[in-house]
Amino acid sequence: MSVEIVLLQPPGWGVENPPLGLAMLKAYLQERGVSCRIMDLNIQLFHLRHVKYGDSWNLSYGYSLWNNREFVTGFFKEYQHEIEHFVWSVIQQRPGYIGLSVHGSSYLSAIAIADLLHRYAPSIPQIYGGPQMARGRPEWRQILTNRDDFVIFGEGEESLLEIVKGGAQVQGTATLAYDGGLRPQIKNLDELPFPDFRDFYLPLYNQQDFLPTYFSRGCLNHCAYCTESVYFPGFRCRNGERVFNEICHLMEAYPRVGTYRFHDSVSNGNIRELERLCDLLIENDVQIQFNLEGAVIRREMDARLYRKLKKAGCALIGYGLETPSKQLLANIGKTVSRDADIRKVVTDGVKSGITIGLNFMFGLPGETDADSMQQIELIKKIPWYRRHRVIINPALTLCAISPGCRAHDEPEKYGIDLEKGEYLWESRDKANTFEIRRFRFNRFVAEATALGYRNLFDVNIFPGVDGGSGQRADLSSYPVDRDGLRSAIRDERVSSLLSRYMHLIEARYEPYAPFSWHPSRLKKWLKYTVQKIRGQDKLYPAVILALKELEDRMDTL
Ligand code: B12
Ligand code: SF4
Repeated sequence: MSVEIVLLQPPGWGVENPPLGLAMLKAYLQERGVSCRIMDLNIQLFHLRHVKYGDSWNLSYGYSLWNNREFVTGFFKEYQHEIEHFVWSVIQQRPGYIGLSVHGSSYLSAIAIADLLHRYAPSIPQIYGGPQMARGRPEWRQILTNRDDFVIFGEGEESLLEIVKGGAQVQGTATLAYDGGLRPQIKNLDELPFPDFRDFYLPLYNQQDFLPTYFSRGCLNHCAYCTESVYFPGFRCRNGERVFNEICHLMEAYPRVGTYRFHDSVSNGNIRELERLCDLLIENDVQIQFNLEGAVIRREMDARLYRKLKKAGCALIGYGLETPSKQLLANIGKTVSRDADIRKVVTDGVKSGITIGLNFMFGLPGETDADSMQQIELIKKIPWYRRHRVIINPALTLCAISPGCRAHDEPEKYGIDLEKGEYLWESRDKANTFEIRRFRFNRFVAEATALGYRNLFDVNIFPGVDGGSGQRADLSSYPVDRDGLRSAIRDERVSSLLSRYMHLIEARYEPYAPFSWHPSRLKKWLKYTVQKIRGQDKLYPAVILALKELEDRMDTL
């Protein structure tokens, strides 16, 4: 049976939860009668990785590795079999279209997969979307090489539907790109269906008992270094009641999930709707936890609201604080935080028993050393006995000025020179260089560690940069994380066998076997699965060969 569209998540992307964007696109298409299947190559490769790639998905530096052409080429070479099997299992479904979700960190691997798909299935048009496919960024021109392919800027729902239904207008070189200018955004987010996570096998994700949901798209602020507004212009918020209904729906579908992560840029952008959600959760005695991981410091976040949030189940609020300097906040356009008593918002939050995450950036355009010291002063003022409730999150990109953000578009206005690139840029007066930013990062992290704070990335010193292809981490400065260790003790034979056939099997029978199974149990399961696949009426020759090889190799288990 063929599907109209297969949506893919290339690596590297987060492995904590399934990607919400693809689950939303699927729900939207299915509701309109379009058959859609999501395949998450990112999570598959995460589980197949050899110990030497143990840390490649670690948030501390995974992002920089997947941005490095040499690393991605090496990885694809080493996992050629697995990736080709995956590609075949996509093609096997005979989709009318293949969609790829592209982030900054998955851009290089998306290109590699797109190449394979072009080679093996040249007649299937590809559609690229996701945050890295933004009008202001150069990447979409590089990925869009085939005349039948499409790029969609910004939110994907309506444009994707139009293309798949065959209604899209072909322009110019037979490619098409929609953006906020060409297509108005969805006005009412409450009309969107609830995300559809059925194509994801939740035990594969690191936080198996977490699911993502969201309040809003876009942001109230317009920070000079941020690219949010190029793909989600403006700010749109859902109704608290709709979010409540979505949580209830997900609770019914996934009774084992106990925590909901809000995947927003600003989860507290509309205080009235946030309170409405809390009221509904409290009134109905709904026993869940939720994390507002992207929140903005604002004066409404007071002791009363924290109490309500806590009572409703809020376990964590992650603030994009960046700097406590009011002057800098005004300069960079973080307007919503300007009239807030930042220290009070933080300490009231900590007192309420909610864990507070604080993001800090280093070397924002216009930052002075005195501004930078204010970051340290702020964390010093939190009483020592409350510091265990605070997680410090120092930006590993220090302050990148990426194409598409305001500071990149108007460097003169911000007094910066971008000649050395988005990571190594300098202020025109040389008071803010990469070295100075790195110094401030290291000074801050050392102070935070000495003050007893938890550091989200376990970073003790800034990892380093190579100016050409972006960032490159110096791995020796990081401890091996638990995932790395787990993958090291995995049974080599089992994982090498499964890795070769996982995509083939996964395409038809899920949930597939967890790696942790004992080999004898796994063998039984594989036998059963092979028989079932054999029972299909139409099999590609490559599948028949693969089944034969699988059967032969099963004896070695
Ligand atoms: C949750 C989140 C994470 C989670 C991801 C968990 C997970 N598995 O999903 C974690 C914490 C891991 C994370 C990490 C990082 N993140 Co983050 N994250 C987010 C956040 C807040 C929400 C993502 C989300 O679910 N959005 C909601 C859905 C509905 O939106 P969406 O995914 O963009 O999908 C829509 C469109 O993009 C489009 N679309 C998406 N895919 C496709 C595919 C096709 C074919 C089509 C047509 C359309 C399409 O349609 C969708 C529906 O309209 C976004 C900000 C935001 N508001 O989106 C940042 C964001 C995605 N993150 C970003 C960044 C920079 C990072 C980090 C690099 C930060 C850092 N310096 O460490 C790391 C990198 C991680 C890594 N190792 O690769 C940037 C990405 C910029 C870019 N150009 O890629 C964003 C946009 C924030 C920002 N404004 O700068 N992040
Ligand atoms: S508050 Fe965060 S998401 Fe909003 S514009 Fe600023 S950096 Fe971007």
